[in-house]
Amino acid sequence: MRFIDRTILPSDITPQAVFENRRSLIKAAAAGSFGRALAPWFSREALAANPEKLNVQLNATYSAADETTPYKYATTYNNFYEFGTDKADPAANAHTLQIKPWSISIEGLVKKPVTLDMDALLKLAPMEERIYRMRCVEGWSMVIPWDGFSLSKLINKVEPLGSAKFVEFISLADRKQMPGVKSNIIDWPYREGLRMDEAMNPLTLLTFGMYGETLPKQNGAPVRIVVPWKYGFKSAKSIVKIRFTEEMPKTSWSQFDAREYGFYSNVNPQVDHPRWSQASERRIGDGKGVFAPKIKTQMFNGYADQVAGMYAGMDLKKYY
Ligand SMILES: Nc1nc2c(c(=O)[nH]1)N[C@H]1C(S)=C(S)[C@@H](COP(=O)(O)O)O[C@H]1N2
Ligand SMILES: [Mo]
Repeated sequence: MRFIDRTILPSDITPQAVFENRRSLIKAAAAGSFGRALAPWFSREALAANPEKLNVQLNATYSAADETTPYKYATTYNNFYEFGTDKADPAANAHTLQIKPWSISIEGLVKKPVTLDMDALLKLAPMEERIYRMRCVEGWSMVIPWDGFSLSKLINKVEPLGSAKFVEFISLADRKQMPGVKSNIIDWPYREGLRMDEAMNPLTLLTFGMYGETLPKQNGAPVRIVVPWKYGFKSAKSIVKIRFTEEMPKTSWSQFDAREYGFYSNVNPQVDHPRWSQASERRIGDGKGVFAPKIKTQMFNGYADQVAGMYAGMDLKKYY
């Protein structure tokens, strides 16, 4: 047995076609349409994993005109190394993540350090939907409707001290729930960070859902960060801690290889990764896989109007 607390997978006891249809099955079950004939794998835990509908309205100001990536791809082609390094691993393995109860502890250089549970977090501001382009450092991209609100709403509540220059985001790292944490590919817990002005930029989204529903576990349930003008790895999933610091935080990826993964990691077609070009990208989900035509990557992933000012005068080749 590979994992502790492994729950029974629907694939263990149901035909493949049913497994593939699990999402709609779970929904039907939650809606009560199965009556008393629930399959044995509809444990409380399975139902807790069921995406719940969110009450969100599209915010047109922050919405890409690009065609939205089908839900199927956004939820089965993932990077979430805590659940394995293969793109299919998170969707297959993340069911062991316990998302209820959940809280984020807010620490460091703030006037009001506090631990906020999900109810308290959700009360901070009304949720809205924003369609963001997401660009992975590996050269693929997606267009995802995220549901949440600007991280600034939370930051304002805790009143950072004048000495706070950076914000660090720390993901859960629990070997019992996350099989990938047993490997030492990166230094756990997964840690990311932003400069204070980046964290306060209205684009930076404290994210609770996608496609109008709560986040699937493989996408970082129950709460994550989304920073659309930076490479995807800056958007830390399943966060449990936010820390305000004076020094630039040491992030997991820059510790893994500082030359390949800088702190800023702004999407920049003119600054190549040491091992590959960043000039173009492939949109996931058009059915053509690696044969999909490449499209040009845009400076700041197309968000230059909103973010370029924060980097005025900075050498972006040096501060990559
Ligand atoms: N905790 C944690 N957060 C993470 C990662 C990870 O491995 N662990 N992968 C990052 C990378 S490389 C990408 S591209 C995005 C992918 O987010 P998505 O699967 O929701 O599209 O999550 C980021 N956040
Ligand atoms: Mo990524």
